[in-house]
Amino acid sequence: MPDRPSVADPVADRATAGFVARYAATPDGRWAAPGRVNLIGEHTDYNDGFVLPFALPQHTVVAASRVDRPHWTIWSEHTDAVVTFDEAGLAPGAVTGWAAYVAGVVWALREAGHDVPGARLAIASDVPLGAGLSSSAALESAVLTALADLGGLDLPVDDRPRLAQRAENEYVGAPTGIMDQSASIRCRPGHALFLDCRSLDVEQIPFDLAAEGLAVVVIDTRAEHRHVDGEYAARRKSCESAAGALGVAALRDISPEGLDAALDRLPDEVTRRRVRHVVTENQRVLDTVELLRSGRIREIGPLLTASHASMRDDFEITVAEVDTAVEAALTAGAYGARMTGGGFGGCVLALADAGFADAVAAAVTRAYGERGFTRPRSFTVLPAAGANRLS
Ligand code: GAF
Repeated sequence: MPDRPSVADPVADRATAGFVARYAATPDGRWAAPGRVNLIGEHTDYNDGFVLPFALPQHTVVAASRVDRPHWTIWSEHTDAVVTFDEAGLAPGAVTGWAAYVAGVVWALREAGHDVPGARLAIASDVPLGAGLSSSAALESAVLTALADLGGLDLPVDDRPRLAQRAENEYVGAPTGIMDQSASIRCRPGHALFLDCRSLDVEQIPFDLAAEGLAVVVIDTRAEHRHVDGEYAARRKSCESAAGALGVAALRDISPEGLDAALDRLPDEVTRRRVRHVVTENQRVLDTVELLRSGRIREIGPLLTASHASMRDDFEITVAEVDTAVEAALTAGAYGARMTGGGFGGCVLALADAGFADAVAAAVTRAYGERGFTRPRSFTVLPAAGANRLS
């Protein structure tokens, strides 16, 4: 049964049309999973810390039908290509490119002992690719939700993000944390997802921008975004080495009060900056949650901006386009602004009065023009639903 009444959804229509055109049949159902922005809490997930993402209205839709043998056929509108694989072709590394995210989910489910049904799938999406908005987690989560339903798998929602993360880490080979898959699967409309990445406990935090006359402007900086490359892995390694040197399981275990003493015990300035980012960022998430719990949304602005400064100066994961977007948004009157996601490009978010959203976007475009950067793309978002069945 669908999780919600059907509304006009061009992405779902494209997935269905692709399915019908490719397989000359109607699909058994359609499943959607969103991209995400992270309001605050960056590079804290793999340090067992705290994050606060929310789901985007942009999503990936999988139209799918079960087949009666362990064989998978996938078509994607992005490449207009078909990829097939069977059990024998499922080992990590066997399927590459965009289809690896799908094969990785099948592989992770089977590794966890699930009897994954063979299937034909057609995939469409309006989550921008490579913009740091978790298009890969959206794909993994949509496929996982579809296969779990099609196969009637006994798979509680709370256990799903780990499996999707395993697909990304072990099959695709990207050493990411648990945030993006958790956001895509567990977010709710009108809320941000406060996730403790150690216990995986979640709290749905009301984040009703519309009721407050506010908007989150997402600015796609168009600076090339990559976290499969060495920089993301290097930051992760540096955090894990620091935790080892400090004798803790993860940097989550360093409190703000214990930060100075911890920094004194670290061997070099770069590691000290990395640790300072993670410890202070965890506290900023907790402070943001506290403000949102008491409905003081505008007051989170300075925390967002402080998070950005920490990513720029201590974690060193921003680039000129990103910093320019943040500065221009703040100058134009945003309450706060920060890069969101893994870094080295991707998107910036700015919290502003709804009536100011266009002015914020225009100010960023102007600043880009002055600096000769590729024209950015901006749009406003409201917190949307996590993975669900459409029909
Ligand atoms: C990427 C990763 F996939 C997440 O796990 C997280 O680490 C994020 O970068 C940084 O906060 O989106």
